[in-house]
Amino acid sequence: MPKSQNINPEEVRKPTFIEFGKIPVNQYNKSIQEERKNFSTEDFTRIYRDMVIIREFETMLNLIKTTNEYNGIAYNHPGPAHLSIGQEASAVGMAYNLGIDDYIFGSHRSHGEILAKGLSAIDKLDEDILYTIMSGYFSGGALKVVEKGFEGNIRDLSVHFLLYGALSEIFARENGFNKGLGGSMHAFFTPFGIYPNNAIVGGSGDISVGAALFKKINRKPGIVVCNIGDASMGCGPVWEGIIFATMDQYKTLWKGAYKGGLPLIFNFMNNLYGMGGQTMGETMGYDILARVGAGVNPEMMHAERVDGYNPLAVIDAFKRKKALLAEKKGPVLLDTLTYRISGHSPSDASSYRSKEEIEAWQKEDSIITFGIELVTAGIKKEEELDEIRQETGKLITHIFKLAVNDDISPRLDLVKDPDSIGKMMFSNGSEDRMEEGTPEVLIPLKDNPRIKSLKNKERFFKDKEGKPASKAKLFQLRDGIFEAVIDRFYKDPTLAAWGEENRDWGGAFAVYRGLTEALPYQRLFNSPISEGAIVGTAIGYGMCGGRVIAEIMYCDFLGRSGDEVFNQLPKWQAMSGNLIRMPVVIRVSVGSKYGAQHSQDWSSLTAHIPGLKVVFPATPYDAKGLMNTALQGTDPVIFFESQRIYDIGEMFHESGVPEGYYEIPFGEPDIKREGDDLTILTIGATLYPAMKVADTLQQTYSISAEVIDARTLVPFNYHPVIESVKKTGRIVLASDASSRGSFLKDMAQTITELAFDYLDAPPVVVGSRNWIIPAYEMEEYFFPQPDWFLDAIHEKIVPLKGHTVKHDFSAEKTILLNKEGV
Ligand SMILES: Cc1ncc(C[n+]2csc(CCOP(=O)(O)OP(=O)(O)O)c2C)c(N)n1
Ligand SMILES: [Mg+2]
Repeated sequence: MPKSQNINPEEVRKPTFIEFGKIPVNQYNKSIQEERKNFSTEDFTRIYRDMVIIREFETMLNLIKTTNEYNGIAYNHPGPAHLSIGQEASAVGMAYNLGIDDYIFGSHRSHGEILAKGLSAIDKLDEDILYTIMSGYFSGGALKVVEKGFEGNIRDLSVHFLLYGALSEIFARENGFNKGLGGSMHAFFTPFGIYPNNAIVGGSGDISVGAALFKKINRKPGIVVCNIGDASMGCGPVWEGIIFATMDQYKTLWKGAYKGGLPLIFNFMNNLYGMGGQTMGETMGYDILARVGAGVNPEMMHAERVDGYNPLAVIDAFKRKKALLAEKKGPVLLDTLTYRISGHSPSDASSYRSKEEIEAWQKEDSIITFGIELVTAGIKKEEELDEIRQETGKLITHIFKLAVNDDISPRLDLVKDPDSIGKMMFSNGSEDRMEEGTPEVLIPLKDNPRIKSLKNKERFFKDKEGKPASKAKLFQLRDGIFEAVIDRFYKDPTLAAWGEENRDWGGAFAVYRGLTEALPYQRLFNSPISEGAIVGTAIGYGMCGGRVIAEIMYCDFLGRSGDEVFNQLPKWQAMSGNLIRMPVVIRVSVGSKYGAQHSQDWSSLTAHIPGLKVVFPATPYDAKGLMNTALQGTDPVIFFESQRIYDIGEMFHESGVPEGYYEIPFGEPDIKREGDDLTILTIGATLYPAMKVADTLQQTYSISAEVIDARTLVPFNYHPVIESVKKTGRIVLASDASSRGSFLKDMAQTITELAFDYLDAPPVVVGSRNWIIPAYEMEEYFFPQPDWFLDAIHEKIVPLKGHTVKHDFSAEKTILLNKEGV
């Protein structure tokens, strides 16, 4: 809590009641005649046409999935198709008033939303802009296909482009919006403000909050709509996203233009079911989903249930809510009631609902109902509506033929270039700043109290007389990270940082001390204890074009952000066809002293995930240089820091940690001590016990050890390690991670393959035990200690004369421990 806000016990201890206001439920009641003044005939026609286009598109996919045929054309689509037949009015109503600056995020069932938003954008944009967008997108590949033989205006051509881009994506074709790498559940097209749809239920729940933060922090126009299903209300990321989006501080602490609520609508496309679980009545207790808003903030999130079977009701709601957001009164929660007439997927036998129920909703079908209203009101003739349906059928057939033709719409050629997907895993950019502009700061850098105090620190661990500097005088590892971070804050106007206790407190481990004085709230703020949303919002912020540092206080809490770290952060660059960049640095502090749930090194888990860069510096010089590189890049970086060594001074780079800017390239291991007889490769803080081991080996056994600090896990250049092994013929690999399944094992296996001919003994892994981490007083039995190295070397590599083994590294013991699973 900031000191500026005093919490008065007299106030907060007063007896009172919380009173809830009314949440409107299906309150829209205008007739189409009454709406006549708000919509032209063209507008009404467009609403009808857009719904019909979505219906036909989804019907085509349904037929393909169930009969392998559409209008006489055979096709097999083995991939997913979660259809939204029945939900068209809610999609079209949602998108109707949104422009391209308004971003939508979605779910596995978002074809309808993509098309509705795209059609809405096409309706609003000038033709020359439309043409520029289409011709610039992946060198105009999709445009060339739809343009061939096309007769008509650019707006109509754009509709072809939209349908073709979306369908090609669903069918995994290279002309798809995301080169076929996203597919049905992930397709998106940012030039029309269509942001990622997410196959993880509720996945957009926190990512969209990050997008709204991006708009707010960088003062961008437009709003963000998070389209998610009703069953996602049971998902952690959605709740965390809602809490993150409704923090008081936006209204109480953020200043000037930044003051006020987020421009965000959580739009629950409430079709009343998950897959087969009925939300209202079975898997949730809210009765009416909109009720949830009541508990979140005093504004009750301006929650409302809207009849999503009536496009005009949804349009009306979005218009009103957009106005609220413009007044900075967001975020908003909408419960858009709809019904999925189609199955969850085409293989769904609908065993969980009655035929009568489906028929009852079919009777009220929004397209039929809206059509009748248009005819009754004299706005359209039945023949005209019929013609729209006929024309749409022809259009979808035409697009379908193009998208399934292997010559016209091939897939990525992985024969010609087997590495083409690999090349899209990272953007590998180098950008001083993600946008031009002057970063907002509170004081000049030179006036920063911490910067001033760092001027007097010893930047090497010994002073000029060669005496070890006292802790108080020492430039520490945490200072190295701080210097890189603050430097970037003064360079990149988009850079923002958040996490638990990041402001005022200065970060739990004092890395950020000095930042609070330097930065306004919108650039550095305390988050709720929501590790999922801390990372999820960073993802949304990054994919919209901002750079961000998010912090996970203890590595053990990474589990709480599992989906974000394992499924979202690493995947969106490649799933976008490499259009999206993800300049997101996640700082993760690896603990010690606090036992089993605060001391785990999970660097191996993150290194296993394709699409993440993983860094683990062990010295102040490396920490600063690697953080600079992380913050110059455009890729997601998991930046591990060990609490064991936050205090440590620079012991290797003799000229000390430079005051100025420098980068250390990712992937380059560093030889910290040269030697000829044995290589020790370390990750993270284990460098220091390894250095002690090298001393002992030299002094006691006349073995000269070369110590290499990996510094980065992903990427990693094996050359220097192989060169070392060529010289020494022996290698030990060590880190604080539990050894089973660790990255050390992966490295050991790779080294075996690459350097088999040079090895005199197998690579030996010295990792932590496969246990819970015990109390600090017993940690020495868990984490690798110098004598463990000696025992392992003695037993597995080369006998050390006179050495008595204390820890059993024998083959029998290894087999036994594996057998026992410990
Ligand atoms: C995290 C996660 N759990 C489960 C699933 C499997 N699944 C896919 S869709 C779905 C139901 C989602 O229901 P809802 O959020 O209401 O969206 P709807 O399908 O109704 O549009 C489930 C359980 C998933 N994709 N992701
Ligand atoms: Mg649902």
